[in-house]
Amino acid sequence: SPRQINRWPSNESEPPTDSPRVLITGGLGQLGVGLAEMLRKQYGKENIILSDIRRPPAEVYNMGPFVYADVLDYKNLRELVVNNRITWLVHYSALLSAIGEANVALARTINITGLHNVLDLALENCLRLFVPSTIGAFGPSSPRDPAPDLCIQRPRTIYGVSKVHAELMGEYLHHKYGLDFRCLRYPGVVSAHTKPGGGTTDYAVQIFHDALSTGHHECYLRSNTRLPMMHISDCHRATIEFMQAPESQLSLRTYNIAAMSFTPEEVAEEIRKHLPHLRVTYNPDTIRQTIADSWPVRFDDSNARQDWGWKPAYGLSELVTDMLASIREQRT
Ligand code: AKB
Repeated sequence: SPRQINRWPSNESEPPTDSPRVLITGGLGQLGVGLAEMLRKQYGKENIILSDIRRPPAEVYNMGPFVYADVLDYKNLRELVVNNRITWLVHYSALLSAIGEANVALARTINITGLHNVLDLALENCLRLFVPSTIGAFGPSSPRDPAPDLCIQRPRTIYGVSKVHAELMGEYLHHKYGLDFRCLRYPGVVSAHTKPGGGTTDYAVQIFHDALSTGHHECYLRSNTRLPMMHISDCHRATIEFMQAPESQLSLRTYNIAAMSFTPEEVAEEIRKHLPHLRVTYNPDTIRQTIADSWPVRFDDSNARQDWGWKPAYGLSELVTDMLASIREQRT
């Protein structure tokens, strides 16, 4: 059972949302630094604390508070939450799909034991807790085109299993103890400044770097493998808007969010409008191709649109234009 459960005082209907103090775990992955940057613009630099078990590059230290946090060390997490008066927790610490299959025991520990720690911590300290889920929470028996919010979920990766577990645990604790649990199922996220690590959708970032460096990308998926994808700034905006949404607007605690779906062939064709000489060869690897074939090709995000107003800003052509411009700028 949870370590300790504290309910938010009944004379206050919700924790204050106008001035949150936010802790982000796994902050040095693909998403943490950008989310912290966007949150800091709204809520002030000192109120957003980024954390990880790795030492960050100097520019991350200069951007705002950074602390060491190990999601497997409950005492360390509790100390951070208490000492820093944290009210929102964004739990980004996880091993992704492909790397999880190569390290099942580690993925189980980080993605499941780590999650249990943050759930307990959130209950004990009345935190609003955000845990990302993913297209990877679906499997071959799920409806794939489109996948709705509520349907059969029998993923075949440890990553997917851990994310379904997170969705169910969070929702259970919400219904039983009132935990303010919020979860978005992210598509593959495409970003210029940060690289994903160990995912099945990583090619959709690498292809831009290859297009601008060697002009050749070798893709580990088949040319016609369609997956849901999203520009990183849409992903950050969705996360923040969802965290800010009043409880009364949420008919679910776990929502799909979508922006676009494309195949390697289609994104390559769009890049060729800017770089006509891009050459792509296909050399599917069994693990990642099998994973991709079991995931939805499209997400139905109509509930997110209806309940809290989700709307993406980037389609495929905007994403390609922005990625090429941002990577070019980085290279100069
Ligand atoms: C992965 O490919 O594992 C992730 C995801 C879709 O959750 N990017």
